[in-house]
This record gives sequence, C-alpha cells and structure tokens, in this order.
Amino acid sequence: MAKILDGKKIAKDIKDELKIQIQEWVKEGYRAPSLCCIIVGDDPASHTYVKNKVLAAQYCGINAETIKFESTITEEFLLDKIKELNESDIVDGILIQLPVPDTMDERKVCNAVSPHKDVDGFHIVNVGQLCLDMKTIVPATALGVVEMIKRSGIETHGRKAVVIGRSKNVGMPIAIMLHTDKKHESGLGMDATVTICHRYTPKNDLEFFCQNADIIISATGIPGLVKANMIKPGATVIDVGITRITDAEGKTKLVGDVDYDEVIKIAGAVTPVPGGVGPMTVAMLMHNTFQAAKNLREKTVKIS
Ligand code: NAD
Ligand code: L34
Repeated sequence: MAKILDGKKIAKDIKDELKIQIQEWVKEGYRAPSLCCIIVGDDPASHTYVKNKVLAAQYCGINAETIKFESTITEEFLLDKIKELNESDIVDGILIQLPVPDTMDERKVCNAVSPHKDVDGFHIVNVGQLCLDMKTIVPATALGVVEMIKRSGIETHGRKAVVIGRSKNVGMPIAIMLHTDKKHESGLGMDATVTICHRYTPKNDLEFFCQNADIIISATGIPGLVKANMIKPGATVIDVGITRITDAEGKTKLVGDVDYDEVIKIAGAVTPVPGGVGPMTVAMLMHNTFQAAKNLREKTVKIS
C-alpha cells in the first residue's frame, strides 16, 4: 500500500515554522506582514478557499483582510482598487481570487497587481522570472507540490515525471520547476525529465507516459482520469485536481483526478483529496506573503 502524503500535516509544519519566523521578525521591529484578498462574486468554493487563507494567515501572525465585491462591478473599478492597494504602505500581499467574472480580462487583472505584492506569482514579470529560473514569487499551488515532494524525501533528480494539465497557473509552473536545474538561481529546480500531457494528448499516449513515470502530477479537474493501470509500481502520484461531486445520498464531496482507492494499491506514495495539495496551497501563500513583506522591508517602517 502506498504511503499517504499528508498535505494537512506538512502544511501545519510549514505554518508553525512561519509563525516562529514571523514572531522573530516582528521582534526585530517590523510590523506584521499583511495580506489583502479580493473576491469578486459569490462562488462558494472561492469563498471557502479565501476563508482558509485568512484563517491560516491569522494562525501565522499575518494580518489578513478580505474585500468582497459583487460580480456586477466593472473591471475599471477593480483595477482602481488594486492600484490603491499597490500604493498602500500597510499591504504587503495582494491576491485576487480566481476566477473573476467573465466581464473581466483575467490577465489584465493579474498584471495590475504590483509584482512585489503579487503573492500569487501570476504577474507577467513573476511568471517570466520563474521561466528564467530566477528567484521570484512562485504560484502557491506549484510551490506547494514542490515543497511536498521535497519534504517527503521523494527523489526527482534524473527521474521521469509526467505533469497532466498545462494551465499557466498550475500545470505549467509545476513542470517548470520539475525540469529546472537545481543549481540555478531559484534553488527550486528538481532535475527531472518532464512530459506535459493535456486535453489533446491521445489516451493511449497518456497511459504510456504515465506507465513509465516515477512521478505523476495530475492537475485537470477530471475525476478518475488517473487509473491504477497507468501507475508504475512504487511511483509517486500527486493529485492537484479538485472537483465537487454529489454522491448517491445527495451529499457533496471533493474528489481529485486520481482513482485513489485503486491507485494506493500500486503507487509508492499518493496525496489524498481533500487534505493533500489544497492545504499546501494555503500554506505556501503564507510563505509568499512573508517573502513579499521581507522584500518590501526597506519600505517597511520599523517600530522601535
Ligand atoms: P484548467 O481548466 O485551467 O486546466 C486544466 C488542464 O487539464 C488543461 O491544461 C487541459 O488541457 C487539461 N486536461 C483537460 N482534460 C484532459 C484530459 N482528458 N487529459 C489530459 N489533460 C486534460 O484548470 P487548473 O486551474 O489548472 O486546475 C486544474 C485542477 O486543479 C482543477 O480541478 C482545480 O480545481 C484544481 N486546483 C487545485 C488546487 C489545489 O490547491 N489543490 C489549486 C488550483 C487548482
Ligand atoms: N488567485 N485564485 C488565486 N490564487 C489561488 O491560489 C487560487 N486557488 C485555486 C482557485 N483560485 C485561486 C486556490 O487557492 C484553488 N485554490 C485552493 C485553495 C485552497 C484549497 C483548495 C484550492 C483548500 O483549502 N482545499 C481543501 C478543502 C477545501 C474545501 O473544503 O473545499 C483540501 O483539503 O483540499
């Protein structure tokens, strides 16, 4: 049976470490890091995720504020609000929970956030720096996957990895770090040989690539996509996918992309859903917020 990679436990360890580091930082005379989350509309999943982020921030000693807007606000209104937060001396991290309403251009919204305060790592400058293996703010889910692999002692150097899903916010940054040279500036490289699969990868090819992989990372939102016959015995399977389904009794539950009950019989290590990558995303957002606060420290007034 596979080892279960407990994202909740690893995330708690990370938050405990951050809590201590932030306490020390504040003792040095800096004000506590602060995070501002903007949420537009009433998507219940988005509200749950933002609530989890605010709770985690409070736990770590980060001041967190949530600004909620109706889905009817204009893009111009949102951009004005972001500008105000960019200019605020008391905000270190700004996050616009995605998706934003269809009336808005998501890329324009992400690029409106100051790259220094972009704790999601979605700004064009931060994406560019990641692609060039430079030190930068890395998207929290991708960083969470990398951190989980590292903390679980899974070897990636020279190993074969498959990333299923090529979205710019999730699959792509995961694939970037997996294949990058560990010696490069970011320090996040994992030296794996990476195959990226996506919706137009023929099923037979997806199966073939997965069957040969030491590490599979699935980020599609297609429940049951990764089946036991696709797993090499002993492989690591990281399930990023989250889909809400209603079971026979009418109860909603969360499922990943992986056929978990069958895959655990063959894999070497598997992440559950919930309790896997989700909590890691939240923990790494806290890491990014503290990072942004430290980067902005010259601007931060010491309270002595
Ligand atoms: P997306 O819709 O932008 O991308 C989905 C990707 O899956 C696309 O690149 C597409 O090509 C690929 N795909 C679709 N069908 C496929 C198929 N049959 N075979 C192979 N590839 C296929 O979504 P996203 O934002 O990248 O999110 C992906 C999933 O991860 C969703 O379920 C989302 O809810 C979840 N997610 C989880 C976390 C977390 O913290 N756990 C964070 C972000 C996203
Ligand atoms: N801007 N938008 C921006 N940044 C992000 O990093 C996100 N994402 C994704 C959606 N939109 C975003 C998140 O935060 C997904 N995501 C996210 C955050 C938290 C959790 C899952 C995804 C999470 O806490 N998951 C729990 C279960 C939560 C529940 O009960 O619904 C888990 O155990 O997986």
